[in-house]
Amino acid sequence: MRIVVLAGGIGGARFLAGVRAFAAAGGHEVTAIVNTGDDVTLHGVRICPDLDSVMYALGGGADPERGWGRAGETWAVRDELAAYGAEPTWFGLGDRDLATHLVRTRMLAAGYPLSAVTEALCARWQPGIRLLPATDDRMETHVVATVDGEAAPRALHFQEWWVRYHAEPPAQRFVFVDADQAKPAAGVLDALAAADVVLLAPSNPVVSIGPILAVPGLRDALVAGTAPVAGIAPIIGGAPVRGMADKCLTAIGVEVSAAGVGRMFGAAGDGGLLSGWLVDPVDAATTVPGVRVLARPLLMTDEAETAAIVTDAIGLARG
Ligand code: GDP
Ligand code: FO1
Ligand code: CA
Repeated sequence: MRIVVLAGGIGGARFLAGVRAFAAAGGHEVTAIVNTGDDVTLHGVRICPDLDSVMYALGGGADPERGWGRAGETWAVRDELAAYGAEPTWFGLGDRDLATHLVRTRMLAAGYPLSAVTEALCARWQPGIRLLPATDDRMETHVVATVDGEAAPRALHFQEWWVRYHAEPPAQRFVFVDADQAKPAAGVLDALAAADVVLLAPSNPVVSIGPILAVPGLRDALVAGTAPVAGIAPIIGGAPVRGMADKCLTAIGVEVSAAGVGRMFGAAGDGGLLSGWLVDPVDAATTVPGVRVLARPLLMTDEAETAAIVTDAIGLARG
């Protein structure tokens, strides 16, 4: 079976570890299409947080507490940059992590697309699945918000809103800058066309899955494709398991609930994406019109439990 997963960073990485375990047991092939809306250029280097979170986690190099960046990290470069007053000082690039950005930036400058750069980085990390950026084109999530008592709202990069301001200034809207000119990355449409099943990881639906679906042609390929889609709710009991997805959902007027997110993705028979939607037992009353809803525990406590979630998701998708 060919399994395609749409994923963000930390939640995406945990889920993909379970998908990889499921696939290994059954001889299946996995492709992850990863969000690039978080990507940013700082201190002259190109940073792809979600791709790196997934690559490091699946490659055994991630910091397990933070979820992003490298295990055993040191911060000499960050501290030296701060000593020069080199902005931004609110975003910390670790010394080990920096090597990844240097290699990536050099390859991009030499003309390699991000998909080829990612493949080259993965030659070291051996994540055991195929990692594809959603797009090879530059497309960045910005947030319209009023910050620090400023008189009027303005657009700031997602990282500044998320990391510097902890998603506290209420977002008025999210803008996927240059999404209209982006194309699915090399391999993305082929992977979707060949898929037997597509899974939406329990990633942030607004700023991790949202930008992937905003790449022109990608959502259409899912809607028009033959592979059934199942999603895993990132919201349990009306709150995100981790992170600030509630603030993102509120900003776009979607109820912070498993039902709200399921309805946002919509039913496959009705112009939406989903054939199946997994919710936690605390949300067992959830209904999404036109979608098969299954309640089962959704905490990704370890790889085996996550693989069991994947088994149920694929079973539900395929009916
Ligand atoms: P990010 O890109 O690093 O912010 O990570 P993702 O977007 O991939 O995933 C973040 C989302 O994962 C959050 O909204 C969490 O609610 C969700 N999440 C984290 N752990 C779990 C879990 O164990 N179960 C479920 N269902 N969702 C989770
Ligand atoms: N998150 C933070 O909260 N503070 C940081 O200084 C920070 C640095 C950083 C560097 C590289 C990287 O790949 C990720 C980094 N993150 C940091 C995490 C990341 O920016 C966000 O959690 C995600 O983009 C949200 O998905
Ligand atoms: Ca993300």
